[in-house]
Amino acid sequence: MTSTASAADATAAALSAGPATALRVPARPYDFEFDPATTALLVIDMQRDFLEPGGFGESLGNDVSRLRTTIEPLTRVLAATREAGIMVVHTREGHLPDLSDLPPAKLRRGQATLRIGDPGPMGRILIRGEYGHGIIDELAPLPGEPVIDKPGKGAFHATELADLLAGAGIERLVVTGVTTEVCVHTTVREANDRGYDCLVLADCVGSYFPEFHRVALEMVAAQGGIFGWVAPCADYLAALASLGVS
Ligand code: C5J
Repeated sequence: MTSTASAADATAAALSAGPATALRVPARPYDFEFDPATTALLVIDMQRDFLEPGGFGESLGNDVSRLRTTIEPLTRVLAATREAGIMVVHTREGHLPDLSDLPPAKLRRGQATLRIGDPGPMGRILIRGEYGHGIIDELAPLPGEPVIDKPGKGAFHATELADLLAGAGIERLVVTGVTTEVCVHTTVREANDRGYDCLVLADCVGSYFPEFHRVALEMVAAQGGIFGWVAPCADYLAALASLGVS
């Protein structure tokens, strides 16, 4: 076989390769296939600081109640994902108490009423270990589920996430959390550039701005899935149901 022929064969094989044990989710722009053994659920920044009054989100002038519609569907997704034995990874945005991992530009940004590190009703704003930095009770990580602490918007920047996923043989990500156009979008873009196929569950991601949410999801699936796939959680749950998961 010539080297040109073998390169063409390898490309054809890569293009046709799907997951070994494929489940199929109807999605935009086309069906998303995944093998539970090589897929992880990412739950991004479902923290009190973003979802409850008195935290970082509200200090920037946002209506935090807008994000709370994600809690009920995400609770069901989390339960079914755990039952299916799929890896679950949580993230939290926040900073060290001495602010040594906080770029001055991020501190200055936004002219917030309370800035990162200031004392607020739920402890120091967006600081690791404070009550407001914690994940909301409804979605509390189970013992053994990794929780990635990230100083930036993307979950890969300055974290151990890439090594964790590589070590677990993960190839595809189901992405949930807040906010759609900021930390979810940044993470999906980072993951896409690292070779992960990402399915974003539209009703399990949320934004303070309905229009940003809508357009951010459009952007993921546009141009043949330039960043990934988008589907409602019901279709992901239906795929898991084929495994006998309730
Ligand atoms: C923001 C996030 N919006 N988790 N963080 O600052 O999306």
